[in-house]
Amino acid sequence: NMNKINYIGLLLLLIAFSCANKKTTTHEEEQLTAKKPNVLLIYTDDLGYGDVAKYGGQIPTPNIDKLAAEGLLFTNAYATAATCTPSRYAMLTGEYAWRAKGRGVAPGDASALIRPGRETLPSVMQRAGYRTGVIGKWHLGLGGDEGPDWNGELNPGPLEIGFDYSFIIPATGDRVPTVFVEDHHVVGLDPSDPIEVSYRKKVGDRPTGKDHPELLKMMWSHGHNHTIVNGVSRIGYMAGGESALWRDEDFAQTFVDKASRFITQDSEKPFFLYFATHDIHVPRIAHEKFQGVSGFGPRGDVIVQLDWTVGELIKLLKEKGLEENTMIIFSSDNGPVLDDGYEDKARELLSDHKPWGVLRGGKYSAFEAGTRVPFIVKWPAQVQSGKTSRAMVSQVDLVGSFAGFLGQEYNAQHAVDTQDAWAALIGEDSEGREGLVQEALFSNLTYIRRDGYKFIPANNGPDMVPWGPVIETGFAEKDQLYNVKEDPGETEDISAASPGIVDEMKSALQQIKDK
Ligand code: NG6
Ligand code: CA
Repeated sequence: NMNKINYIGLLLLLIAFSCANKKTTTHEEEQLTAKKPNVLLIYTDDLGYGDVAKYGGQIPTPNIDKLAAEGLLFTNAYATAATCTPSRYAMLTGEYAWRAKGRGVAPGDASALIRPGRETLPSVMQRAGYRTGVIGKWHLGLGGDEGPDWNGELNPGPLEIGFDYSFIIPATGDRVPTVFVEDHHVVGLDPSDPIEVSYRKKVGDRPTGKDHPELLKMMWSHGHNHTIVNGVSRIGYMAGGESALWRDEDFAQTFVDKASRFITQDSEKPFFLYFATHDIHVPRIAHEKFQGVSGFGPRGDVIVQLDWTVGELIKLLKEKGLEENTMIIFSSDNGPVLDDGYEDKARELLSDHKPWGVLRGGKYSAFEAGTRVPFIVKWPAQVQSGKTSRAMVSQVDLVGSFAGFLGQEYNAQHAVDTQDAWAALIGEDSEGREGLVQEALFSNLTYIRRDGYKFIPANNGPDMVPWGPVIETGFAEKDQLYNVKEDPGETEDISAASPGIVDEMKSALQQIKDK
């Protein structure tokens, strides 16, 4: 009898438990879904540490400033490279780009650099139940080993590595082909007027900037003197595709419109949108409504346009009631440059605006301004507003951080350099990373530690970027050591006084390289 009662009791207990368990699971699931924020990653191009008013800039950027005022502003956040392609590669894969050759600034006819099967940030988000999109500048190649087929299917591309939707500038605004690609195809292409692209020889009969400067609305200064499209000569030659050609003036509005359609799409799922602006890369051709408004010339005008873009995106979220639970991350792929190939008076019209802020160097450079970039996180539901964080964060950590937060496994064999920096991203860890590697021009690597020590290994590179832009490379024939915490402008090389630290840094860098 006793046994029977026990047995029934146990059974009841089991039933009660399993019901309770079931209920808890569903409830937790619901809670997690409810908590999962939308993620809008606004990735700007060539925007310097000092280009945003909140970081000391003189050009008005009220919308970006508001983002910072309502979010968390980082003062020690880094892109992994001082140029575009490697920074983007690392951010999307969680692996430093320099681990393999061929991931420098990609030509406009490059094959896809991130191949299907690779671990990526959008794949992590997809697995966590997000719908994912990329809008804006890509610059990571398209197509297989034979390169992109502009007149056919552009595959592999973003859709093969975790994005559900893509609307992109294939490479950069200054490279051919000057057309948009949506999902697998060039937008608006007339099959009877196929596109031909060459980076070696002239194709077709469009005039070039070299032979016909009188046709240009913006003169080239170095490179950029090949095929003319929309009054601007580009890097590379292009024939055909007349009906698909873009108008540079319309980039910002076009991307905002595409983002609006993506964000407002009817869906149960939260979204992850990688919104990569063309601004403020060259050619700096703002929409007519922004031309001349900044008083700082075309470079200032595209900063104003960028700020407008940020304002439009926020307005959109607000209108849809999504502002509270959308995490916006705002950053840049590399530091600032003035003359990057067109005569747009960027230097002459600077006045007291300092694109590099308190830092030394700029785009391409091993000095801080090459890779230390604006970085703002706003997420009203979770992140305290109006704070500044000195935590050292790197864009390579987005993969590990989102995987961690969303409870997703990721392929750590692929994403070897990423770490879970979630606590730092939401303002709960004020220290951040132990150290990180930065890639400058010619794949030269530097190492920076969170206590502020920065090591630039000896190399025989030139002192100055060897083509047009007047930027110090940061290279020297002997090892350099700076303390960027105390000396953010890298004015004093302290390597001679601290040989022990130089050794530590050297071996830390070597260890990461050997990983
Ligand atoms: C350089 C271009 C520069 C810019 C850069 C890539 C010349 C002389 N200069 O080679 O204008 O396009 O590549 O910039 O061609 S990035 O931000 O996409 O890395
Ligand atoms: Ca860039």
